[in-house]
Amino acid sequence: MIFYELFLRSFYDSNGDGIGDFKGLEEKLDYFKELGVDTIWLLPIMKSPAFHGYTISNFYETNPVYGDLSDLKSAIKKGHEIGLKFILDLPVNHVAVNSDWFQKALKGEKPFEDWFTWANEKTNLAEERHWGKDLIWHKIGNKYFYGLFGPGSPDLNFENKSLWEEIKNVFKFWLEAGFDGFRLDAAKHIFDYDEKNMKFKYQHDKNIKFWDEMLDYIYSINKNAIIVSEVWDDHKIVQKYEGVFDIGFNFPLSGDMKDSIKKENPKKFVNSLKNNFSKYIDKKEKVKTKSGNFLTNHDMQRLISEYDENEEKTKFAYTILYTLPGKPFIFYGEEMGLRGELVSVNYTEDSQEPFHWYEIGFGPGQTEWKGYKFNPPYSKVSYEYQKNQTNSMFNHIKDLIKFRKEFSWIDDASISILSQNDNIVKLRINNDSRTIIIIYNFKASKSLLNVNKNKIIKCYGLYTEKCDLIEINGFTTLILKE
Ligand code: ACG
Repeated sequence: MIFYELFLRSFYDSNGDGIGDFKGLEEKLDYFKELGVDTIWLLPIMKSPAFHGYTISNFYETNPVYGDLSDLKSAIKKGHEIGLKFILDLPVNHVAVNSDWFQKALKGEKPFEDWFTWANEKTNLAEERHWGKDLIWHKIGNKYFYGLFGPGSPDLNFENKSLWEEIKNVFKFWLEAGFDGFRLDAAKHIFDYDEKNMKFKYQHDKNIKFWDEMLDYIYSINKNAIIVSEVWDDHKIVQKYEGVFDIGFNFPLSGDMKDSIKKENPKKFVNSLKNNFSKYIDKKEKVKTKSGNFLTNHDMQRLISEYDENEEKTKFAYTILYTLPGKPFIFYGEEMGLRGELVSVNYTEDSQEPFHWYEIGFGPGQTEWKGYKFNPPYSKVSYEYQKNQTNSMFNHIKDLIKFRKEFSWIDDASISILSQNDNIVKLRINNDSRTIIIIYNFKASKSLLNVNKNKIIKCYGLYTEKCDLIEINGFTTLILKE
């Protein structure tokens, strides 16, 4: 499975309002085939007042800016016909303030009132979120509600069992619409408020009980459903969820990988493999929850922006991504090196640029949901320009995906760290009788290696023969037979 994270709003606009939509998705399904990805993760597409869609006003309705349910079903059906799968990003931890559920709760209607958490006289209203320092209690009328992700998104209170049944209906609804699985947003936050001590506190055991029950239900409808979880935390916490989900994003590895490349020092990457990827190191048993490998997502800076526009570093990072065991994910537009600066800890509308179809910046289907702040027209960062350039970012990613599909056994392979020094890391990747050796050069400078050139299967970057030795360029990767 090769995943592609898609922000529909920014993809392809079928009706000229500048906003990507379901019909636009249907029109451009071939794009995914061309790139080679096969599983599309759609950021939330339910009715929502927010541009990002993570605050939902109705779990059973599509966002009208994207089209109606039949448009969505039609796009999914056509996608299935050409071998694509779709997973839906479903944030069930909270809803929008303007949702029916919350509005009814405010009027004291049951059961809705019990589906939220309200402050009482003992609550510490000044309590802050442990990251970003935002307040977690918000005033509405003469009441205060608990909303970890801000005043626009009251948290649902899962202490109430009737809510569990309602959320099962939500999963069922979207499976019946055609989705093949889910990306479970904020999976560690379902129970993050300790009612007894009236404080923010992660309760991982309770979260796991909740997810076990939801997943049993989902699998009872589709036993092959694909379940990806977002637990953004260090390895100690992520490990608690081992075995619960099919795939879990590997946030620590992602951060360390990026940092190592940025600093041209592989030490952090190798340590991260040992600590955050240990289940793949010299493994004996089948890995239950696969590592969801990625470099960026919608909450983050675009990779090329993080690397000060250094395309070689960016390409190198993606080469590593597609050669590691686990499941690789790419965020839309990264395949052509779109720009995007992180403005705040929150995903803000002007932090990412929309998908660029055309060299001149404009044309049918082009979305303009925000300004071309980071990438004015003629910057050549466009699909149209890059698809015909042999060395473009687009063709690099396309080639890597092609490689990964030919070597799909890497997904479940085991890795051994053969050697490392200040610039070179050598890994052995093995799955039963299949083995390859991978050599990464983490420095911008060249490096001399003692390898047999007849064993080279693939080179991402450049190498030259020097007598009996091979000299590889900076940020180059060699893939060899053993
Ligand atoms: C998801 C979505 C995101 C969305 C929401 C809410 C959740 O991807 O787009 O927000 O529906 C936390 C949550 C994640 C959440 C992000 C944005 N992502 O856990 O579920 O915030 C620390 C914390 C993490 C935290 C992270 C954020 O521990 O919990 O993620 O910071 O920066 C080391 C540490 C690690 C630490 C990192 C970073 O790695 O080990 O613990 O993580 O450093 O410091 C959307 C919008 C929001 C809006 C919301 C309603 O983007 O603006 O408010 O919807």
